[in-house]
Amino acid sequence: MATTLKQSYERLNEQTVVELAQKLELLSDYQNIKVNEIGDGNLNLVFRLIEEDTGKSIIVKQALPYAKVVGESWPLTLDRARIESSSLIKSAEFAPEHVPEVFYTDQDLALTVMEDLSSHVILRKGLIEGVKYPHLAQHIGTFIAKSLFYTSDFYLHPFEKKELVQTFTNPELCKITEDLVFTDPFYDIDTNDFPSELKEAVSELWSDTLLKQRAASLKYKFLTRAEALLHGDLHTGSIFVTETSTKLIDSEFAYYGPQGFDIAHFFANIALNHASQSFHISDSLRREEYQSYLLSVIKDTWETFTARYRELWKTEGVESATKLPGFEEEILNSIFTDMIGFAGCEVIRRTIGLAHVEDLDSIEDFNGQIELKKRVLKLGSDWVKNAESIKNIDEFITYIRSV
Ligand code: SR1
Ligand code: MG
Repeated sequence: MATTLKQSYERLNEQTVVELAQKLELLSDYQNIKVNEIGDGNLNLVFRLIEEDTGKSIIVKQALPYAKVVGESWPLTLDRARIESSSLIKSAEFAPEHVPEVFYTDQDLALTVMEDLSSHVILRKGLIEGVKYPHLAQHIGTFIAKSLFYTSDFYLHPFEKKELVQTFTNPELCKITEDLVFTDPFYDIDTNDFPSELKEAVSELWSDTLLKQRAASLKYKFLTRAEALLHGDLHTGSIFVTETSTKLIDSEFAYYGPQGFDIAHFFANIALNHASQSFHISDSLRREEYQSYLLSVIKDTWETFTARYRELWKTEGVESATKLPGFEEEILNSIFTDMIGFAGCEVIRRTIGLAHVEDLDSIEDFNGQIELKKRVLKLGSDWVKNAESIKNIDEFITYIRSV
């Protein structure tokens, strides 16, 4: 890692980002660097610097003091840059193959310099185009098993675990999730975003007391259960892929939370893509085949996750309770049930909340999009309300197939 460079916060531009790389000696030919601001997310600036002659490149990601998606009227902590780089560095301890390498971090400038993954594509884009990734399920299942287990009380000394809980205390970003995922979509609140054609379906959600109670209970778990270090925003836009490689990025929402949360967000976003394919792939045989692939990703991810988690529990569990018969089963069952409820909240909020998904919103047939969104809302609502009665991953998948 390069030497420290202290200066107070200022927003980088295409010139200052090259000066920064030069001071840090991260590239070699500073006269011939191409710079592009490529950030297409909701919150940050992302610069790609490429040396034209050698093709050598790096990414400089800088947090802005507000949420880019809304503008300066929504101030947002710069500390999220520290959270993101710390989480990438932590993940690299047990799964370096699944995160970009961090070359430099600066908390004052709220930036992280990291490996350029331009050989990869954002998973969401690939899925919308109907591309299959043969190793995706195995990679995500393994990553989640390792990151949950190795940051939990089952593996860490309680002092070390509590120190990590402090390091990853992330109140402002958690508040975004508390509001946008667990609260706002269930009430008539300004941040929600849906066309008038969905108003009747949305009003039904807002008047569903059981649904609101279950969502409140899931929010309470999110608020209080410091079980393991989470990515915190593991939708398909936070995953970079090639045919053989899977990298998790954008972990600024990382914090200690309930173990079922990340896998739920991954599954919910795969389910949304599955639903959208009736419009993206017109050939029915190809569509069915691709949708079966998506369902197999869910099944294989869950099976890989549970197998890897059980293995770690058996071979590396240090907490005495890991030796108790039946306790591992209890933990995995509760991860499963929580996962279903969290996935339900995610599909609802991606349909009517502030932050949507391209999978659904890019559907050109407007009436078709509305009818599909109604079915997706029903799916989310069923998952939130029936989480306890869904017994295994095949039953969970049956719900996705029915949309
Ligand atoms: C203002 S942030 C909106 C959403 O974008 C992030 O990726 C998170 O999913 C957040 O909820
Ligand atoms: Mg993000």
